Amino acid sequence: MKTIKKVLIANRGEIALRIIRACKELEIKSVVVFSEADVNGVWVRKADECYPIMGNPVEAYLNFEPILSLAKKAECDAIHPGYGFLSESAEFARACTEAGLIFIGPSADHIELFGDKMASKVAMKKIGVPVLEGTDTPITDLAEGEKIAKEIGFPVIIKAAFGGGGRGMRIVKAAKEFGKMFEAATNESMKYFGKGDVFIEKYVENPRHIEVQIIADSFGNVVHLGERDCSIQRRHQKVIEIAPSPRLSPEARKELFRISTKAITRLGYESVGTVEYLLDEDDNIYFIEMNTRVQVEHPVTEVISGVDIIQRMIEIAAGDKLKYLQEEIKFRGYAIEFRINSENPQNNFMPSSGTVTNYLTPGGPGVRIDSSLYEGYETPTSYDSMIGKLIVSALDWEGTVRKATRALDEYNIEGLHTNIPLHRQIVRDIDFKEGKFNTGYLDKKMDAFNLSASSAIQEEEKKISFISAMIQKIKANKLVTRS
Ligand code: MV4
Repeated sequence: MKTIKKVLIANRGEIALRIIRACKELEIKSVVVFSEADVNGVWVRKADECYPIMGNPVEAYLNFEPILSLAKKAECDAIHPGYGFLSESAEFARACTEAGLIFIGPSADHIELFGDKMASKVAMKKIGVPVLEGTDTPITDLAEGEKIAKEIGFPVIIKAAFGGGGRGMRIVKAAKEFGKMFEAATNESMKYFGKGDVFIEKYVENPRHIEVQIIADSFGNVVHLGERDCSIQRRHQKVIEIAPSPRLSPEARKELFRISTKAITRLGYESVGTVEYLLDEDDNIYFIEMNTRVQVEHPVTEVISGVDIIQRMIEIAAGDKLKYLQEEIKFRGYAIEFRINSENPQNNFMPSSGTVTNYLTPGGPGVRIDSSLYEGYETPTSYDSMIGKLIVSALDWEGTVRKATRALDEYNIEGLHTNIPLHRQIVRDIDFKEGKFNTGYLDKKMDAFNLSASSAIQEEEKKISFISAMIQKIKANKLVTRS
């Protein structure tokens, strides 16, 4: 790699650590910027250099002028944005280029195109990628919107063109609700995204959320790294991601790969990207959006494909050719990622910060942990509640679920509430074990789950008490025999 020798990482937490690890293996220097809330972050110590960024803990990572000037001062060649924060800002990608820095990601124009959900749908439709019936221009007039909704047929969904995370989205079940929902979606879109543009499309009941990982270089080479099922989510936050989907017909899979690589090739997209689809019960495929960043769930794809997505992303940004072409990529087994969040599932998933007083991670074959947690670490309150990810893999689906069950039972984090008890229930659920889940899964199951400590943990606690009692006895006996 000629052009990149030093990278500034404009991110924090587990993804900052993940990028540092990729840099070390590529023998590239890494530089991090960190907010006041992140002084104790383990990634700050692991990077070759670190520089504080001042102000509000969240805004520090969004305010790009100080970050750019630090990158120049530290003589970096490139900036990796990770996910969230500046990762999908076309304005930031342009500012990097103007400052003479390589933005490790797609072109600003591609970020801009795919930031507009409606424009990306139109672009994909032109290429022959299936999309849901709906409007190609923003709906500004209520009466016109209602007329279109009737033509499509209820239920329909109103979506913010520049939205994300489920915001500015409303399901409309009948014509009489249209006005209220249209207003709510528009107002919410205006509030969160600064633009009120909304569009309408046919609503799919309980779809599966399946996405295809793509890597494309600047020489026109495009490869897919298989699909992920991200259906298990709560309030638009993914909770578990799986590769490959345990319930997908070979025909649908082949079609997903064909249309995804074709679209990426035709659009001249470069870098890593994810093409997101909804699949109905009959495996009908509908493109919904394209993500122009590296995603939280990229590890499951790395595990089944053997491709280091972050390393290849950096190489492509440096102008290198893709190291592996499609024929050289072989998929092996299954991988499941469990997002570990510091929240209390017994208290409506309220974020729960604290100091880690005890930390014991699972290990053994087929277990990977991407986390910046350590014993004694106080989790900051300003950021997302995700504190790490557990990724397990095995050759068959049943073995992967069993390994997940074992690994989740081993995982012990004390000092803060986590959603590990929720994961322990999911992997024991018959529908999960049979691969029967869609986006409605968690809402349907939540009430039946027992979120108190699992019996395996209670057994372990009994053993700990037994062992200490035994040691007490032995010590007492020894004292007796010696005297
Ligand atoms: C949909 C849909 C059904 N039909 N679009 C959710 C996240 C965003 N990326 C797109 N999402 C959806 N889009 C159509 N045409 C279902 C979802 C969806 C969802 C919608 C409302 C409430 C919860 C949901 C959970 C997962 C997916």
